Amino acid sequence: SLTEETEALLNKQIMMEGKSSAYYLSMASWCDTQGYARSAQFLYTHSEEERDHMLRLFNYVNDAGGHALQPEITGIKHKFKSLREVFELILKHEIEVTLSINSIVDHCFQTKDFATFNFLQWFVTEQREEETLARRALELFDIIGEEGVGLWTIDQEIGNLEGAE
Ligand code: OFO
Repeated sequence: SLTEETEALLNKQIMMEGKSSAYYLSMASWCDTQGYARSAQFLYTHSEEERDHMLRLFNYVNDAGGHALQPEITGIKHKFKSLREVFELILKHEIEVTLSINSIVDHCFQTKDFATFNFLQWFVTEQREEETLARRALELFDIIGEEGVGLWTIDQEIGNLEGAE
């Protein structure tokens, strides 16, 4: 079963995934208000996926004899400077999430909690995919350019990225 330290780390990760979900929901709403309909849809879906990540951890903690805690989520940003900023912030956030997952994986390895180590491999793969997706989205801004119908086209292409998830 889980040590107290591992349980605390997993609860911290639950909080991070919950925060990701709230953050992306807020970004989705902002995109909606700016007319970036495809990006909004992409982010609503992404927000739901983050909630699934949170629940995956939630169930694991309780199944392993711990106590999963519903996180308090505050301080979510509501306004953004541009569509590009939204995706820059997503990449930055996902890199932080990856570092957090990696440090828990490392802790599990050091403490020989191989069950949790194994459970976390799904997240290792997922994080690699999420970072790639955020980088792909950001590349669109450089490839297409934001002038004229550029932003409209970028929004369409972001909608098409979802298939790549
Ligand atoms: Fe949960 O993968 Fe993003 O944060």
